[in-house]
Amino acid sequence: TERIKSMFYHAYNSYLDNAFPYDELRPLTCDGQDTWGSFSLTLIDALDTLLVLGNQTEFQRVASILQDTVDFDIDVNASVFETNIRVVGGLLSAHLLAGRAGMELEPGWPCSGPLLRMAAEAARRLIPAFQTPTGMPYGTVNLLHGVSPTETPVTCTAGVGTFILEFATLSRLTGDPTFEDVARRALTALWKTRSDIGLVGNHIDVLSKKWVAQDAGIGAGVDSYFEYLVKGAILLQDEELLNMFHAYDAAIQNYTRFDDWYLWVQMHKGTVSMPIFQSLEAFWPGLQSLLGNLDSAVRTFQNYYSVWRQFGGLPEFYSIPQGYTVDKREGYPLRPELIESAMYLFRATGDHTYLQLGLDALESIEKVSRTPCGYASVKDLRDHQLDNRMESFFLAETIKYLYLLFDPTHFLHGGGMEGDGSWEEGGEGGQCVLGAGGFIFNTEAHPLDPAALYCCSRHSKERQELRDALLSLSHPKKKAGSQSKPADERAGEPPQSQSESIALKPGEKKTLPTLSCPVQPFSARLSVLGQVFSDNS
Ligand code: DMJ
Repeated sequence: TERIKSMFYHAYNSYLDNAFPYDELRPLTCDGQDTWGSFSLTLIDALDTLLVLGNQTEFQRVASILQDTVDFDIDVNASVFETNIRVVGGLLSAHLLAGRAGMELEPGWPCSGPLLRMAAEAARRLIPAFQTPTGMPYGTVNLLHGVSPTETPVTCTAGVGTFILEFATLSRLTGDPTFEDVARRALTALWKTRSDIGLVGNHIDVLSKKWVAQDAGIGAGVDSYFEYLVKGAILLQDEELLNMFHAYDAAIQNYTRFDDWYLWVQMHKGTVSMPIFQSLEAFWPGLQSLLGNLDSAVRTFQNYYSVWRQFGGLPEFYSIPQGYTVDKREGYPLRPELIESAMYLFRATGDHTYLQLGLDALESIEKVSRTPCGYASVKDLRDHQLDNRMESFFLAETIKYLYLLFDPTHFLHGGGMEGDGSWEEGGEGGQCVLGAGGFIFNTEAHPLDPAALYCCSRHSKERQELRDALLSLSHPKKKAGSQSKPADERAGEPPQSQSESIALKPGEKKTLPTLSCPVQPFSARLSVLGQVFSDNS
């Protein structure tokens, strides 16, 4: 783990010295550039990794720099997907980890706080993208002006279905249902577009619901849609999402799986369109192990690891029949997916093969990618040419998963293995017991705490019940929460919707009821090796 820490700081310090406040470090020219927006993306994405590595003081320093400097009120066309997973996800995790990081917490945390408000602000700027007839979002939005009238309506599948983790977290922490509602509407619309044989394609027109690219597979353009159905089911204890995944999985296993590889097929006919493996697909064994499908996960991982050994990294595309890279897709931009799967599989099996992959990854990244001021993407794994880019996911994901692979008792693994002082309490009067059910990583490796969601929405519900009870006492004949009164008469009454009940406005003092959250039963329900809904609840 010490070597991994020193890799992190080599890249991180170099970003701060040479690239901040730009989004990314350029590791060959030792300067910075904006890539996905203009929000110091690498710093937001790397923030929770600082705490993962145990650096509370730097976490605190950076959290306050970001609060002072990052502005989302900017005339920038941003990817709705990337802004969500990296910026909203990064800020949400930082908010949820702020207690462990020793930050001063405002009353009401984790149901309120400055980083949560920043995450909500970033997400609010994405909402105009969802205002389509189908509810499926555009891929790009201008953070200041909304969707450009000339914007293409074609969005990739992952760009439609990768919001529920962050948006439901926002809704359940703040009490504003808007975020979760738009994410669910997009998921429902996407689900209805699947083909007769149960598959989805790669790109869809969000206005007409026509599939524009009809390749079905588990990699680029689709990957995190499936990931979010599974992780959304776990985080939200939502069986409907899990059922959707199982239906897709049946079709995926039937039509795309050959010898534990996953190919690309035509979504209506099931005929093979591309017999290739993509490096983005390497998250799949990890997802399978989360569902308890260990045998299959292990075999698929072995296939992918053999490709890693052949090239010292995973090429973006690998032709399965030819056993070689695909033209123009020979690069390895320091992606995390195989390491992520190794982390889950090591935890599930204890097999040292997965630590060996970790060591291989560490050695080859050091050997091939290290430059005097960072780590560079590999342009071509055949001759080790480099690109002048270090994507923010290198510090957010690749390093984090590598570290967690070699630290099996880390608090982020949950399971009560971390020893003393493992649980912290939050909320006024200590009503939330956090970290009790492990963490769910978003697709950018930002951990989310199911217990916080549960606790904040429970507070919200309990306060609503209390209000309803008080209301019915003071107006015994009127039904509490009734909408029958004219709006002007309702003014001044306590808020009636969940959305008004939790979100604190800056400076507002929060009063909580004397009700408390019990310790979460999530650990019993969460699946590492078994069923997600084991207790039928
Ligand atoms: C990351 O931004 C996320 O993991 C995303 O789901 C896929 N692409 C990169 C990492 O490869």
